[in-house]
Amino acid sequence: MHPYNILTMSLALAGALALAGCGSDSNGSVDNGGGGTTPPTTTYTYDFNSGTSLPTTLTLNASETAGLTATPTLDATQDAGGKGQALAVAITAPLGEKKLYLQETGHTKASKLSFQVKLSQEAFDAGFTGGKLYAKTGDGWTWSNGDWVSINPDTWTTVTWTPGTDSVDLADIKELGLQFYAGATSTAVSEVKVYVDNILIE
Ligand SMILES: [Ca+2]
Repeated sequence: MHPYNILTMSLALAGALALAGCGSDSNGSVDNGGGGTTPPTTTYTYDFNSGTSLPTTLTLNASETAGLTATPTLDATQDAGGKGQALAVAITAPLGEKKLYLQETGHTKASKLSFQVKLSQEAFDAGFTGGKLYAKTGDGWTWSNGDWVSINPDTWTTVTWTPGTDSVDLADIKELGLQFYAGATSTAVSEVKVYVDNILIE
């Protein structure tokens, strides 16, 4: 064999050994070089990625606004995580102030709430501008709420609340949820969409 070929083979073998000796450990996981690990994937209370209808522990309440109707569907064209489904709510209502509540009744205790919310351009243009999280607690169903969060159209916005910071009775929650709001100058709407995804109740 020509000396040049022997040298090439030796270099190739050394390279293969070097590759085998770094970059992976005995269980096959990849060392990212920084000593860190990939953070665990969040398991949401509701991600709406399976099923075809609203879970039984969630309901829509439009009773505070005369003439407002809200129809829920699970929409495969929308997802806060990029691939899946989101809850879509089609709202029809006359002009004037509008309040719509997405109510959750599956938890009696909660220390942190997080909802991802998106307004369609049509809903935003009509006067829906944001929302807030709330809870009703104790025998008197006492109302408490987090800060108002403005939501831009066509952008997923995370709305969070830590009820304990507002002295809410965290041990006796009757209902919690998200309030969508449009003010007194908001226009009449027909089937405008708002979206909710990745609800986390901890
Ligand atoms: Ca989803």
